[in-house]
Amino acid sequence: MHKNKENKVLDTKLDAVSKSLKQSIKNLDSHTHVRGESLYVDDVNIRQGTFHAVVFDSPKAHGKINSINYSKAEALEGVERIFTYKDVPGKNEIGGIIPDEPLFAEHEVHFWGMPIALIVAESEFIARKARDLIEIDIEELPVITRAKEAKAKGSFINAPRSFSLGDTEKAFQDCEYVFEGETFSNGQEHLYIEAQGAYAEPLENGNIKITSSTQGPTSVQKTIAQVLGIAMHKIEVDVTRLGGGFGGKEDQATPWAVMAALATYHLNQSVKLILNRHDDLRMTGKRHPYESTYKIGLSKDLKILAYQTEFLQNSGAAADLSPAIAERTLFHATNSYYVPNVTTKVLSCKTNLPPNTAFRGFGGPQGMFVIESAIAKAASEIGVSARQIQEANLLDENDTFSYGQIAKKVEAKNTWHSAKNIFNSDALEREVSDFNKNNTAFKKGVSFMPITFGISFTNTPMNHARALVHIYLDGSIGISTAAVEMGQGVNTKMMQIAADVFSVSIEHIKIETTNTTRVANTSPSAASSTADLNGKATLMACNSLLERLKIVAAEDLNVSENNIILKEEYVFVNDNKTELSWTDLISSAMLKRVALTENAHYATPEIHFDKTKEKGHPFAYHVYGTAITTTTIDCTRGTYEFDSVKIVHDYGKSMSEGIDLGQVEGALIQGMGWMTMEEIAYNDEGKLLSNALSTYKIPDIFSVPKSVEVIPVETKGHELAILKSKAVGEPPLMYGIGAYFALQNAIKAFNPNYDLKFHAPMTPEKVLMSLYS
Ligand code: LUZ
Ligand code: MOS
Repeated sequence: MHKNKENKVLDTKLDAVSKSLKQSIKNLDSHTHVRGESLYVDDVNIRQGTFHAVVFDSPKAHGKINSINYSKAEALEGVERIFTYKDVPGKNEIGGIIPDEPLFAEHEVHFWGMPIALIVAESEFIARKARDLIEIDIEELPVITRAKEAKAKGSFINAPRSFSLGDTEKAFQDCEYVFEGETFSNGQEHLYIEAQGAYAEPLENGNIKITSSTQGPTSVQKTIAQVLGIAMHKIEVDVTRLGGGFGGKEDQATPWAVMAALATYHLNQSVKLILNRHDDLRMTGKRHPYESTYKIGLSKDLKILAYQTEFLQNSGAAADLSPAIAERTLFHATNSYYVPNVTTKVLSCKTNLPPNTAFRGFGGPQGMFVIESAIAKAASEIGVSARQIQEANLLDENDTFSYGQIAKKVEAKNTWHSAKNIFNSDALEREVSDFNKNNTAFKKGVSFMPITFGISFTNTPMNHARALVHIYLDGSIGISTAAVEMGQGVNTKMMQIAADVFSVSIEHIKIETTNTTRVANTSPSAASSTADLNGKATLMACNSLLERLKIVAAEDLNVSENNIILKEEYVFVNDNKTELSWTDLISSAMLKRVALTENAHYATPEIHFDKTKEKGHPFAYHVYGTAITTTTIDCTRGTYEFDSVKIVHDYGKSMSEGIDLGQVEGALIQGMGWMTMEEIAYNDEGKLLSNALSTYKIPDIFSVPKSVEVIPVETKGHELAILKSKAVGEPPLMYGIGAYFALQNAIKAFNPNYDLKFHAPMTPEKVLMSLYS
């Protein structure tokens, strides 16, 4: 076999996901990434004659279009054609959950950056020049930028949702303490490194192939078919990988692919549409800002007896995924705590911002921020530490969530107490308070942040996936699934599964591009569930093939198939290695006309949810963990550093420890960025002010904590997780919420009169104001 000296991992044999492999497995893509050889949409080899497109978008947030003059733009040399809603042969509609979003504005615009037309030209440069020549006259209408204002005006996306458990009203009467307050958490820009984009090419007979940077190839296919008014089988969507998605390409990769396809449909020529950073920032939606109110009631011994909230979600100008995101806010409103009496309500408020969308955590973080704020407020008023209230209310085995699911295999207390013990948090808290006694210009703060995150799409019908596995006649293997690789390492996990089942080196295995002609009708790669769903399907397909191959081997060796084991690329009979190698076995299967292809379908068992009752069992399982965050603030400047984040995380039994650690670290920093520095700003006219990397700050190497330690909790894992290795994409983002409360505690140490505010992000500017307020 060909040896690759540069990659030691390739020599590693998989044996039931052996310990060494779990630790040494690298992201399959790391090799091409560091060499600059990884392919993205922009790297597709374009056909001769390919056109380039640029989107003309609304320069106002709300108004009636009186007139648009395209004549100067159309007259520019090199401009091929400008497409508008009038060129849509099917439906000018791209809304996924609610049909409330046109592809191109018709007579009205609803947000600054709303697509109006597509300019197609010989080069992107010419298309951009043409865009500047378009004259538009808009009669401006009142602009709503805030959720509260939308609520006051009765501007909503859909009907409110509400979950309840127990009798909240009555429980408040039995409380020793009751506190109320308001919170705000801002949006967040995805800032995937690869901007949105697609490349469309015409095939025969009006068929179109799209290469798209999307998390949801099927949504792209379905929406193109709808807009063009043609059958889905005429559209092929292919995805090699994304340069990051973070939820921003779950729904919002679709319009660009549809526009490119529309132009290809009319011109019968390839069309490339890739947004530049400014266009992407302006035209796409972000994490939803939330304005919320809470009421929390506690007993004398700090048990949370009652909790009530109203979440105002700033949904933007169209539904997009907002209703599903609002639902997940309710699912996570009580985070890791058992609260016997809960009433939560969420309103999806329609404003004139770009439609806000999925973002790692999907409304969960927004919900958790509110209960953590409520606990911090209660602690401050009662005169105890927030940690005491948190600890007194952690979720236990068989506790009921507000949505009716009974908590099982709960690790909330386990991760909490493990974190306290492993990291000696008593000593840490003493050090912090000693530091604060001895220093005036600098203060430290420490916070605890437990997390509980439900795994599954909350929309039960979406929890399914398929895998198509081919073994070629030379023994090499090709695997197709619906999983989209976006840097999270899912391809590596798929490969590990096949290597594990067949006991062959990973060199034999190729993960194919994600393509709608090979795996159809897929859910997006989202909800942290991609490895679980597609991995289980891959496991099923590989196991079926293995069973078949065992029969072949048993015949060849004249033994019972029950005695056959595949190991180290050979057939073993009762632990004795035979002469029959993997490749010989495949040759033999070919001669015996045994099918070497398998297609498997997996649908998560056990889950269900009844929206009429708002009760059910929506999640396959939950992921738990606890983070302890320490910060030091400079009380002269308001600047701060994070000394450390110490985490005990519930990986289940991690199948790829390096990849999973990368997910925890990346999500943590992304969560901290949301809570501390990333400040989306729109002006009152609905224009995005934080529209460049000079005005929107995300964490860099100087702002990450000085130390991040992540220890796996001791646990047995969960059968519904792939190889008991739990979903890891989103849950750790919520450790970042701890950063906010560590800062609050440090401020309080300097300014005992500080009245806690829950208005994220906690930028240095706000820290400074709080120190002296
Ligand atoms: N996307 C989705 C998600 O469509 N449904 C979900 O429940 C979800 N959860 C997290 C992230 N994306
Ligand atoms: Mo999602 S926030 O695309 O998992």
